[in-house]
Amino acid sequence: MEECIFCRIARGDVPTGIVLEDERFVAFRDIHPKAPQHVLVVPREHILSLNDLGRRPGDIGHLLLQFIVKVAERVGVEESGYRVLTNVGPDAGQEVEHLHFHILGGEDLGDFR
Ligand code: DGP
Repeated sequence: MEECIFCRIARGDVPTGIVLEDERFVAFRDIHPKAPQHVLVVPREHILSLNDLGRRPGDIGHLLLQFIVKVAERVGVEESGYRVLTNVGPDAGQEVEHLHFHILGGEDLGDFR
């Protein structure tokens, strides 16, 4: 079976526009940007979705939120505003089964559906 694409990106095996990284998380540019700034944040560990994350003990969730704010600062949207979303499962259209948060910004994003 082919290995998860986000695991490969997180390991540095696939050249990708890396925005920020630390020992636990990697942020890189979405291949199909839906806003002037569209960055994906993934854990290096293969976690399937928010369901999987939420069922784990420990502080990874808080560290993840702190990392997301650092990414917003890095791409310059922390004051202008940004949207963070994660798709979970088929009804949400989750394409890649490796937890990822979209960070969107750089323009008026309009209403949320
Ligand atoms: P989602 O529907 O939430 O699972 O979104 C998956 C996102 O991942 C989608 O916006 C496109 C992006 N994506 C998929 N494959 C790659 C890839 O190989 N490289 C990058 N940079 N982004 C990818």
